[in-house]
Amino acid sequence: MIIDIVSIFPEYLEPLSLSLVGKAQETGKLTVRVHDLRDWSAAPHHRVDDTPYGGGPGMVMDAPTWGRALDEIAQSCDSKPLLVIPTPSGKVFDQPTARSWVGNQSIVIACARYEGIDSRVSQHYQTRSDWAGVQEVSIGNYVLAGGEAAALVMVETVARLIPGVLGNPESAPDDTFSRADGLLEGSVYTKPPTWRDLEVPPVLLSGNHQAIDQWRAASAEEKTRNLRPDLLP
Ligand code: JDK
Repeated sequence: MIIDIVSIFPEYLEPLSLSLVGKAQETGKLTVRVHDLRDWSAAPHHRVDDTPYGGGPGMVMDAPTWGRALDEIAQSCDSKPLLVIPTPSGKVFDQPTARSWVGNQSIVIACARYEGIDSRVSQHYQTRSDWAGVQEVSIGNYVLAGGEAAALVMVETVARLIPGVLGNPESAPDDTFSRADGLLEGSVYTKPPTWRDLEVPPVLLSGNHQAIDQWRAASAEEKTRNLRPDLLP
């Protein structure tokens, strides 16, 4: 899988060489290429923004710059890329969205700043037969200063779903938001058995696996009721 990321702050994406995503890259299961949008600016001082038509505060990233960048990047892709545009007004990114992207050989993430990108960019690439479509996505109901932090979240979510990226292939499907019952994962514990007067629930040390499974089901239900009652059936 190849993910191209375009940003005016390419250094923001440096953490993608660390940890799980970095390892996925080292093992050749994922390639992340980061591009500086300013390389495609035709304006003095490498400007990529302009004032909004109709007035209003802030600046808008211009379509010609994005068009040149995205056209050139698409030409370097082996298959039709999916264009992902992080935006506070997009469809909320979730685990099913991440799963639906894992099949894609090429994903291009367009990280905006200022007040976003001229809307014609999304419109244009939606109609282009050499692209696999456009998805405008939000990572949650809050406003970031740009798309980079959202890109980090989405790349890490997708990377751990690529076959062979997680050490334990059983870890992925059992996670919170991937449980068959849709509940939160219950509480977890490790050694030592007592820490600052707090005991691990004795059933977990009992060796009784039927009792352990029952305790975990009750723990998952209680946690879901307290923190995410919206997930209960
Ligand atoms: C990409 C720029 C900042 C600030 C306009 C929006 C209602 C009008 C964009 N989940 C999530 N949150 N935030 C993002 C995200 C923010 C971005 C960009 C993604 C590019 N920004 C920004 C303000 C507005 N404002 C709220 C009033 C738009 C993704």
